[in-house]
Order: sequence, then C-alpha cells, then structure tokens
Amino acid sequence: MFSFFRKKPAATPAPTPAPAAFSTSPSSAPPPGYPSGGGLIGSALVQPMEIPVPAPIAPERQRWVDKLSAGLRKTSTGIAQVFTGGQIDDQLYEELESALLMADTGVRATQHLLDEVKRRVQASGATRPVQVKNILIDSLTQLLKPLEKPLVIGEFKPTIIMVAGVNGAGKTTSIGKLTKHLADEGASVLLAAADTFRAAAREQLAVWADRNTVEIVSQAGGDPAAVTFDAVSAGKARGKDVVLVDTAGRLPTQLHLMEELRKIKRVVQKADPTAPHEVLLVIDGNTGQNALAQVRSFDEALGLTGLIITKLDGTAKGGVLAAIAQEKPVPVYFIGVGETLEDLETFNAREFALALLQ
Ligand SMILES: Nc1nc2c(ncn2[C@@H]2O[C@H](COP(=O)(O)OP(=O)(O)OP(=O)(O)O)[C@@H](O)[C@H]2O)c(=O)[nH]1
Ligand SMILES: [Mg+2]
Repeated sequence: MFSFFRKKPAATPAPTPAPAAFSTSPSSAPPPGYPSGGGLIGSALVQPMEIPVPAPIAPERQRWVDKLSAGLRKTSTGIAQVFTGGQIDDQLYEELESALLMADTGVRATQHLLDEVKRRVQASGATRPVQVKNILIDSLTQLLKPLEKPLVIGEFKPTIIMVAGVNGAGKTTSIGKLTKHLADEGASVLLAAADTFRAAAREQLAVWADRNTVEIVSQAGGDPAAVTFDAVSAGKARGKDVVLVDTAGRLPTQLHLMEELRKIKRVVQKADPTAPHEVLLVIDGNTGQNALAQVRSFDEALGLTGLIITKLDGTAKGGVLAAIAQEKPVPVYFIGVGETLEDLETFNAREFALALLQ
C-alpha cells in the first residue's frame, strides 16, 4: 500500500522498495524470440538483448497514473510522435531532441537523456523505435529517481512546514489538500495564515480549515512573522502534530518580500529552535524553465527541503521535472493534477516517466 506520508518513529523502518522497475538485468528473461543465455547463429554467439520492458503499475496507483497521463498529454504527444516511424536513424534522434526541448526539459537534461538513450540503444542492439521509447522511459526514470522522497511526519512534534512560492502557484490549495490527507491519517493540524497581504487569502485558508475541521491562527492585517510565531507557539502548546504555514506569493526579484520570508523563517526558529522542519516551494507546472530560477532563488533565501509541482494537468511543459533533476535536484514531495482533493499525490519517478511516455 502506498502512503501519503511516512510517519516517524516507525516500529520498523519501512523497507526501501526495490528499484526493479524494469527488467534490465542480464539475468532477466529475454524478449520473446531471443535465445535465453545467448545462442549460436552461424559462428557468432548472440547475446539476448537487454531492452527494458516497463513493469506494470501497482493496481492501487493505476487510476492516479491514468489521470497524470491525461494531464500530461500536451507534453507527451510531441514526444510520442518521434517513435511512430519505422527505423532508428539520425532523424529520430533529432526529432527526439526537439521534442524534449519543446517540453521544457532543458538543454542539459535533454543532452543527458539523448546520450544515455543512444548509448543504450547501441549496447542493446535495438532496431525498432518502440524499443528506443522503452529505453527513454527507463533513462528518464533513472534521472528523476533522486527527486523521490517521502515527507516525514512525526519525527518532531509539531512538524513545522513552511510553504512558499510565486503568486498563484497553488500554495494555499496544496496546503488544503495536504491538510485533508494529514487529517484523514489522524494527524492534528494547525494552519498559520501568514499570507496577510491579500485579504481574501485568510478567508481562503479558513475555508480549508473549516472543511477539514482543523484550527487556524490568523490576524486581520497582522504581520506575517508575528502570525507565524503565534501559530508555532500555539502548535507546541496545543500538542499539534503538524503546523502548516501559508505565505503570500512573491517573485524572487522582489527583494524586500524575499527578506520578509527570511524573517518568517527566523521567527519560526525563535519559537522552535529545531524548526522549520520542512521548507517547501510550490511551483506551477506551466512555469517551464523559469522553475529552475525559482528553485535556485528560494533555495538561496530559505534553504528548501522539498517541492510541490502543481497544475501538471494541461501543461505542455512537464519536462521541467527532468531539468530540475539534472540541475537542482530538490526532492519533489507531491505533484498536483487538478483542483480537487484527490488531485495531489506523492511523486514517483517511474509513474511519471510512464505517464509521460507510454
Ligand atoms: N488545474 C489546476 N489548478 C490548480 C492546481 N493547484 C492549484 N490550482 C488552482 O490555482 C489557483 C491558485 O491557487 P492558490 O492555491 O490560491 O495559489 P497560491 O499560490 O496560494 O496563490 P497566492 O496566495 O495568491 O500567491 C486556484 O484557482 C487553484 O484552484 C492544480 O494542480 N491544477
Ligand atoms: Mg495563497
């Protein structure tokens, strides 16, 4: 069973899932029609080809992967067309390069994937474009794997989570969805309405608090750092499991607002020297290559521990996760594919690669 969060302390550490996503090992069964363990054709010893075949998705995740796949369709159609021809040639690789760049995979990640795919196509003796696609799914999975990490709840009580990002990225909505998942798993949550900039922001968070019957700390026209200090203190005093701090949207170029974020972090530390335990950046999946600049700037200001990528429904720029993995691999805790509660899920590299390419 997949869990939304990892709870600590666990009675026994959860076993790390075996990365047996694809049958790439030489000992695995060869594709039909190839001799197992090699065979003689004429005077040449022919080894079975090592062409990865994607393993099936866990049944309980299939619906989610279908939804992710539908959301990523605009990103995936361009890439899928590359593999519709009859042969593997320079044109295929050129088209693959353009398609990956168009999907906002970025120059470095695109080059990495191309090199990797070419190397493995040659090593495996693949002859059909569909085999190249399977190799690409596997290579993309490997590239994205370092981004996979569960959010740990329970190691600290309360676990203080700060959420930041540019305007409209989906911070408040993601906090609402997270609250629902946390509350469903029995965790007590307190919300801090530290977006004191927009009047409607407090109300928006209060709606999520009501919906999930969790407490909220907010002040009309208050200072965001003061609200946060009160919330962290209240979270400790009331024995909450999690305090989620919603901050106002801001651009990394708005230096005074970035300084305000640093101040919020400092007061969190004053209220609880072990905190914040998580500093999350929410990124709109339509952002494309600018997402990398956002990750770098917010990381420099706050020291990010994780990302939430929203709005992967309908984006043509889903390749940006590969760019993040290649250039600034901050873990992706959750991805969002819509506005409803079920539309936020944990990030899994293989699911993402399959949803994008299969
Ligand atoms: N399609 C889609 N819409 C989303 C997703 N996540 C959030 N939204 C929508 O994006 C809009 C902005 O979401 P908010 O949660 O208010 O964004 P925010 O980052 O808190 O915005 P500010 O506080 O104004 O900076 C809302 O209309 C959300 O419903 C998603 O995964 N998919
Ligand atoms: Mg908001």
